[in-house]
Amino acid sequence: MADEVKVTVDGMVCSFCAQGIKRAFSEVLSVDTVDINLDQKLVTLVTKKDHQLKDEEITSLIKDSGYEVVKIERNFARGYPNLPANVN
Ligand SMILES: [Cu+2]
Repeated sequence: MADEVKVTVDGMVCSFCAQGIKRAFSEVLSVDTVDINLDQKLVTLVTKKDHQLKDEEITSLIKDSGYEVVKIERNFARGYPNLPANVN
Protein backbone atom coordinates (compact mmCIF):
# COMPACT_ATOMS: atom_id res chain seq x y z
CA MET A 1 0.00 0.00 0.00
CA ALA A 2 0.99 3.57 -0.47
CA ASP A 3 1.37 5.99 2.40
CA GLU A 4 0.03 9.52 2.40
CA VAL A 5 2.17 12.13 4.13
CA LYS A 6 1.06 15.69 4.75
CA VAL A 7 3.87 18.14 5.41
CA THR A 8 3.25 21.68 6.62
CA VAL A 9 6.06 23.91 5.36
CA ASP A 10 7.00 27.33 6.67
CA GLY A 11 8.28 29.89 4.15
CA MET A 12 6.50 28.42 1.15
CA VAL A 13 4.66 31.49 -0.04
CA CYS A 14 4.46 31.60 -3.83
CA SER A 15 4.18 29.36 -6.86
CA PHE A 16 7.95 29.53 -7.35
CA CYS A 17 8.47 27.97 -3.91
CA ALA A 18 5.80 25.39 -4.68
CA GLN A 19 7.37 24.40 -7.99
CA GLY A 20 10.81 24.03 -6.42
CA ILE A 21 9.52 21.78 -3.67
CA LYS A 22 7.41 19.79 -6.08
CA ARG A 23 10.40 19.22 -8.34
CA ALA A 24 12.62 18.20 -5.42
CA PHE A 25 10.16 15.56 -4.21
CA SER A 26 9.44 14.35 -7.73
CA GLU A 27 13.06 13.22 -7.92
CA VAL A 28 12.73 11.04 -4.83
CA LEU A 29 12.42 7.38 -5.81
CA SER A 30 9.79 6.44 -3.25
CA VAL A 31 7.48 9.36 -4.07
CA ASP A 32 4.60 8.77 -6.45
CA THR A 33 2.68 12.06 -6.35
CA VAL A 34 3.29 15.52 -4.91
CA ASP A 35 0.50 18.01 -4.37
CA ILE A 36 0.99 21.49 -3.04
CA ASN A 37 -1.60 23.70 -1.37
CA LEU A 38 -0.08 27.16 -1.01
CA ASP A 39 -2.92 28.59 1.11
CA GLN A 40 -2.48 25.84 3.70
CA LYS A 41 1.33 25.66 3.20
CA LEU A 42 0.74 21.98 2.77
CA VAL A 43 2.74 19.46 0.74
CA THR A 44 0.88 16.17 0.28
CA LEU A 45 3.07 13.27 -0.73
CA VAL A 46 1.89 9.82 -1.73
CA THR A 47 4.50 7.10 -1.78
CA LYS A 48 4.72 4.41 -4.40
CA LYS A 49 3.24 1.07 -3.50
CA ASP A 50 5.21 -0.57 -0.68
CA HIS A 51 7.61 2.38 -0.48
CA GLN A 52 8.16 4.54 2.56
CA LEU A 53 9.46 8.01 3.13
CA LYS A 54 11.21 8.79 6.40
CA ASP A 55 10.60 11.99 8.35
CA GLU A 56 14.34 12.72 8.15
CA GLU A 57 14.31 12.47 4.35
CA ILE A 58 11.41 14.88 4.16
CA THR A 59 12.93 17.32 6.62
CA SER A 60 16.34 17.42 4.95
CA LEU A 61 14.83 17.84 1.51
CA ILE A 62 12.68 20.75 2.67
CA LYS A 63 15.64 22.33 4.46
CA ASP A 64 17.93 21.89 1.45
CA SER A 65 15.28 23.71 -0.59
CA GLY A 66 15.41 26.59 1.88
CA TYR A 67 12.24 26.03 3.92
CA GLU A 68 11.28 24.73 7.35
CA VAL A 69 9.09 21.79 8.28
CA VAL A 70 6.38 22.73 10.77
CA LYS A 71 4.52 19.44 10.97
CA ILE A 72 4.46 15.97 9.39
CA GLU A 73 1.23 13.96 9.47
CA ARG A 74 0.84 10.46 8.12
CA ASN A 75 -1.91 8.18 6.92
CA PHE A 76 -0.25 4.79 6.88
CA ALA A 77 -1.37 2.29 4.31
CA ARG A 78 -4.57 4.12 3.54
CA GLY A 79 -4.02 4.01 -0.18
CA TYR A 80 -5.07 7.01 -2.15
CA PRO A 81 -7.60 9.34 -0.60
CA ASN A 82 -11.05 9.23 -2.19
CA LEU A 83 -10.42 5.89 -3.84
CA PRO A 84 -11.27 2.38 -2.67
CA ALA A 85 -8.55 0.89 -0.49
CA ASN A 86 -7.73 -1.85 -2.96
CA VAL A 87 -6.85 0.59 -5.76
CA ASN A 88 -3.15 1.27 -6.15
CU1 LIG B 1 8.22 31.70 -3.27
